[in-house]
Amino acid sequence: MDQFYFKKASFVKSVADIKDAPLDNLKEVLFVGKSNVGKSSLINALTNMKKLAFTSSNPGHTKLLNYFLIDNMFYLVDCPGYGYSSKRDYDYEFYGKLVENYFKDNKKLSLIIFLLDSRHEPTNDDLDFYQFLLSYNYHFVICMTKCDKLNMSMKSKITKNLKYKFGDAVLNNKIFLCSTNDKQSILLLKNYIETCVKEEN
Ligand SMILES: Nc1nc2c(ncn2[C@@H]2O[C@H](COP(=O)(O)OP(=O)(O)OP(=O)(O)O)[C@@H](O)[C@H]2O)c(=O)[nH]1
Ligand SMILES: [Mg+2]
Repeated sequence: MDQFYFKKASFVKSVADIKDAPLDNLKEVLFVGKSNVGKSSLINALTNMKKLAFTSSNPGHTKLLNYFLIDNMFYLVDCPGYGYSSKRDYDYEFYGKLVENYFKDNKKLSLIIFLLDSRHEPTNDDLDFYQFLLSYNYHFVICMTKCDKLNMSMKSKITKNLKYKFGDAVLNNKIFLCSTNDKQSILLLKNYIETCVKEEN
């Protein structure tokens, strides 16, 4: 049963600026996507820990870059979400700077998991973020989240819809259909992450 998840996981630190990131040279896997898409939940699913990363049904929960050490080998990095429209406590400028600085010449960044909510059409923010990703040369994959909420017919249209919205080039990226309660989908993503990180070491 353990093969389904990363064996060992621990929270290391939260940072508001990349200059405070861990100083070692371990590789990093970044989870990005709009608020509430399921980034923190996916990290918990991959580690089989319910409360490693804090989750919430309210968007805008994760506010800083959170580093989780996996199997003493690499980090999963949980990013705050974009596209959270409550003006009260969402700081666009802060988010923009945090992410841009993270992406700038990041030698440790091994893989980006770009999450999209499978239940909804991609938002303009999703499309903008995809363009932002393309403007860099980092390796990224797409992870459709909350697939447990889809029926078979909706599932079968995912690739076609992605192609329609993001353009043909999106199919150059690997696409994962995930649900936190579907162990097989978590295993596929876990194995992929492991392979990428090991290849780079
Ligand atoms: N049905 C279903 N719900 C999910 C799944 N993954 C996450 N959720 C729910 O989606 C909500 C948001 O999850 P989070 O993991 O906190 O989302 P996040 O992307 O980290 O959000 P922010 O930190 O606010 O950017 C929570 O209520 C989760 O329980 C899934 O696979 N299936
Ligand atoms: Mg979160």
